[in-house]
Amino acid sequence: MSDKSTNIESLLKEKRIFEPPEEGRAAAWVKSLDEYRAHYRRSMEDPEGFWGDRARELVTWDRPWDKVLEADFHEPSIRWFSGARLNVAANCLDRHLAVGRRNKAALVWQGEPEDDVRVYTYQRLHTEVCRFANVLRKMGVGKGDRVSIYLPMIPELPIAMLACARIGAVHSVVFAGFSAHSLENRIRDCEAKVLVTADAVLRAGRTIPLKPNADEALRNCPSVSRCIVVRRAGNEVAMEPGRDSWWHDEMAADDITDRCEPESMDAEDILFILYTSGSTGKPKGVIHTTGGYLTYAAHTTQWVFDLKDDDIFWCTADIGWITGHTYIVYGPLALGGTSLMFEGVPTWPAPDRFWQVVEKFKVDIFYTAPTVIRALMREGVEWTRKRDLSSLRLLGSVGEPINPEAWMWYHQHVGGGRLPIVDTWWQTETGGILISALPYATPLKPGSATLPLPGVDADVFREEGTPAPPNEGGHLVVKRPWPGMLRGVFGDPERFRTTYFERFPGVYDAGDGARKDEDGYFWIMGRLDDVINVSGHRLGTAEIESALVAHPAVAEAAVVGMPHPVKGQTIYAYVILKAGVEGTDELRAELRTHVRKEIGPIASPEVIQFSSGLPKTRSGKIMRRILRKIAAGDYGDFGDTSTLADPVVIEDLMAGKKALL
Ligand code: 6R9
Repeated sequence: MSDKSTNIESLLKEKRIFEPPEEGRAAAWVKSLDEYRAHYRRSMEDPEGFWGDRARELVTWDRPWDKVLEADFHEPSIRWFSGARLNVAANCLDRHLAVGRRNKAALVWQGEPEDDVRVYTYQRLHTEVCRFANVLRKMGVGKGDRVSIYLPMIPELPIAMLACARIGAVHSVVFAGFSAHSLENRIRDCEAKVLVTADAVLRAGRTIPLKPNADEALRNCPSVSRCIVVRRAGNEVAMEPGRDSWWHDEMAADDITDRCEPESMDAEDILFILYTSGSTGKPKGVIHTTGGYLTYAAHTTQWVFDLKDDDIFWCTADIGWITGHTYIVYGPLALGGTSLMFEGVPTWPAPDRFWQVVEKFKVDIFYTAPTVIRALMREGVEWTRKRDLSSLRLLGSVGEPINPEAWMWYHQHVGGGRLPIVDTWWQTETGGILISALPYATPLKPGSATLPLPGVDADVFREEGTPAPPNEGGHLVVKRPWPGMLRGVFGDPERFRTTYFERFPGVYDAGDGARKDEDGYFWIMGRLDDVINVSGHRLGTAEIESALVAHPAVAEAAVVGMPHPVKGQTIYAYVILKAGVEGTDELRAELRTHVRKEIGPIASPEVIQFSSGLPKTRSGKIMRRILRKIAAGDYGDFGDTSTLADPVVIEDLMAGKKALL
């Protein structure tokens, strides 16, 4: 039986309910299911009142709004807090200085080497951000200009983001695991003026040079005039005179002061762009704006993670993804919280590294991904037992559906059988969590993201655009705007409309499959489009296919997701070689290296099957459904194959797959 069917079976069988803990409930931001329901009801009956109140409670505005919400999902156009003005960095830093948090830890950074620890108080973080903002201003960066940031998980990354926010520049963070080619595409798309990068990434004891990728990318990026390089590893790097300079030199310059007036921004000015894979070959630059995003980040951090002043909050994501943007940087800092940032990986130098970090800093709230839990689960319980995890109060999960086995392990071995787990469903596009339990209010069903947050009008639609009855699978949609939602796709308004608002007019289509059970609980089934979720990271099949066909040996390629016990899904590529080329293991290795170079290591196919044809309809469309089944080793029922141009292809593909094993 494949892993997929095991998971689906156990999901369907899953009936256990875990009530919220009593301990912690009295002090919680939301204390009961009744309280949640009251908030929910109000948010639906009077959304502007509800969001106006939250925005006033959580954010400091330079000027109030004229109107809370003006939106039309048909056009689509979405405006929150029209006319209001604010600065995000001032909200994340300055205002906390005045209320007694000056000397509180804002950011606790644990580097990969055990002894590399830096603690930034709010005062110190403010100083660093102001100085770097001044560096950017000196280089001619101003309001609306784009700055690309290609950095590992070091404090300079959030400092650079907040510095952009301070002067009204738009940041575009590119995950440091992406290749030169991916970086180049992202810089070119947003026409960044400046790139911030580092000499190298430290990962699992190795030093992986990063600057050469930046150099390669910048060869074709005429918009970039300056490149600022952080020294992390101390390895030798080439510096291009006139273009490149060191972060530490720029920050130490005589004319760089600790003072930098924040730019007062319109609520709808762009805060950042973050690229994410879609179902075409080109990643989309998802646009988030200032007022709505910050309100939503603060709101969800407070309610979903029940963040209190004394907590240490550790979100293990990389800041190169939306989860790190919202729940390492903007949410916790907007609330004046303490955010832990970790440079390393879960299993190096040993599989207890995460638990060692929890023990060392007495982490209260821990937020990670199912793939991490499954990987650590395989290492055995001796690693969790070795460490004192008693500081933990609340656990979270994000990135993909969490299978009940992993949920139970997390609950038992990390949560000591007592802690609530918030399984949070959301996307790059949503800016923050949309469907999740509230830890002291919502009874949990392992494997379910539970209920929509207040203000979130989520539903499951049938193909024809009507609500699906309980327990029938369909399309996950959101029927009204929320403040944290994307405002567009950078440079491509048409793609914004067609991707999210076309299938169901007037409704946001998330691209995920889901069902709602008899209690209204959501069970997310995964992507319905051609996006693969590998270890919680989104990858477009079209992107990988175009990387493959760019190789001189390849005539055609089709890529699908295959179930994987740790990564959730992994990449399975069907490759048709050009005439006369032989499909050897060496060529497989070469193609993998090629994809790593084109996109990044996460996109490298786990399996490459050379084949002579693909299952195509008579109109030439590849039937991916069939390819997915063969990849999963599920040869039972291919469904309707009557439109196939050449049904024999299926036999060939099955034989080819068996020969691989
Ligand atoms: C935050 C983030 C978004 C896609 C999303 C869905 C999947 C995320 C999930 C989940 C089931 C959860 N996803 N959280 N599926 N349960 N709790 O991951 O953003 O990288 O844009 O990915 O991830 O398929 O559509 P992003």
